[in-house]
Amino acid sequence: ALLNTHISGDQVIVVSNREPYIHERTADGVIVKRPASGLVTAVEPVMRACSGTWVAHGSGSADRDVVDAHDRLPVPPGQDDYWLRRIWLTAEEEQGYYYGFANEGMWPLCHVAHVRPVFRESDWEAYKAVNQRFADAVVAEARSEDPLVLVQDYHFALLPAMVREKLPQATILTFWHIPWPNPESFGICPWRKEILDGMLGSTILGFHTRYHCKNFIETVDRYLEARIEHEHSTIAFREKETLVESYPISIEWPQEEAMRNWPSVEACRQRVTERLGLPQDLCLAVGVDRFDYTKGILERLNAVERLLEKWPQWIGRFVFVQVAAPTRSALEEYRSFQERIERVTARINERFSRPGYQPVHLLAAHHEPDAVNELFRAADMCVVTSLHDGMNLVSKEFVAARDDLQGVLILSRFAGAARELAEALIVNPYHVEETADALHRAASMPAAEQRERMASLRSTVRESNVFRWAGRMLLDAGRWRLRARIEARVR
Ligand code: ADQ
Repeated sequence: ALLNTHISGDQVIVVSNREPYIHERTADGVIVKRPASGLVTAVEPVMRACSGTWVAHGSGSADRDVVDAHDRLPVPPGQDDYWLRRIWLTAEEEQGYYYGFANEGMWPLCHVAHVRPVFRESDWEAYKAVNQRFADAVVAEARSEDPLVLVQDYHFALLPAMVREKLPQATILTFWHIPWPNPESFGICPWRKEILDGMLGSTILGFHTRYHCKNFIETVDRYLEARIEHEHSTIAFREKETLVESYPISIEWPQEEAMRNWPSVEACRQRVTERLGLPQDLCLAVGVDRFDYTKGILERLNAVERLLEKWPQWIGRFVFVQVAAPTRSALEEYRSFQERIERVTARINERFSRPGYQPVHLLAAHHEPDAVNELFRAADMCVVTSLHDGMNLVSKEFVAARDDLQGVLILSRFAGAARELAEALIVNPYHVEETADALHRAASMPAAEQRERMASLRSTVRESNVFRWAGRMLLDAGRWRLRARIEARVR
């Protein structure tokens, strides 16, 4: 209802690299998969609520088999709430735009996780070309001069200005899901001006935290001739104003009815321990991530090792289960990262395993949301140690899973989520000793303290859910649209 009031009658077009549904060909026919992506988790409920069109890169082996003549498909399958328009990229385009510039350039550039960004001229050319292809698709999908375009993420820094050129009246709301670094760090990018110029085609530019907004405004101040109004957080550039605002993303808080149908915490615990062959009386810690070097999985393992070294009473009683979905495996940096994690896991297990006991279980696979929820409910703690993270939704999902008010969240101070989830045990993941101490503290925390902390975390996440994230952005977009229409009438 909130969404309808603010944008009723307006057409909504979402642009993202990743599609919300992937069709894969298997021996049993075509199956539909949902990707392990924070972005899809957050934006999909919004699209289901307000319909419209989602433009994304078609990447599944059977994606082409299920579209109509316009490369379109109604989704979610069977519900048909909105349209998915697929864009087909050649292998070269995908290599240069996605693996190259977006993931070897922009991703490490913005995360400052001590992995050196790679800037290749050919990747940049592909990035520009693909941004143009998506921009053209948005323009083709537009049914009026002023659609509301929701641009998602660092894959499309140039697209806002490209759409603006063809549809000057459009309201373009760009949300940047990853951090924005300080001006010095961003300044190493050879195309820094073009990127900033492209992003400033947006009407509203959203980041997770004020801190990222401040970094962005300072970066523009450093590298472009723009007029900045700090009081209103706006940037005037090329006779156009952009609002730079923070919208902390969140999850869709589970419906009461869904929660009632969840298997009990005891049943979840039983199933997980049986499946993994774990001892009954144990402290179970879990981590759920994509296999990404920004998530601090290595630092987490080092902390587990230190815990067992420093408090040997946990040997035989503390188990850490890391679920890690392979991601961007075409890149050497990611493949070698996964191998390194496997080596460190083997080393820790060699050191501390006993008959019937293995301290670390590494499950290198994507898990369905129900399986992740089951793991969260079975656990005594969830460990999130990102070296840098725009927000981090795993921490919020863990909180949502614990209607029994038990379980401890250990959370990196470098995740955007740490600004909201203050009742977690906040750690610096680069500090192994501090993180190991937090593991010990969580494992020893009395039930009453867990309850107090979890109740408070739950009220924060319930209140500040994904609909509030979307609602606040759309409310701002609605205000700007109204203002533009009034100004147009005056002129
Ligand atoms: P991500 O880097 O993908 O998102 P995150 O916010 O933690 O990180 O979201 C990951 C999502 O994928 C969660 O919904 C999680 O449950 C799921 N997931 C992770 N590993 C999985 C696995 N092995 N199996 C199944 N599901 C798995 C980016 C930014 C974040 C930001 C989001 C949203 O990097 O900082 O919070 O976008 O803006």
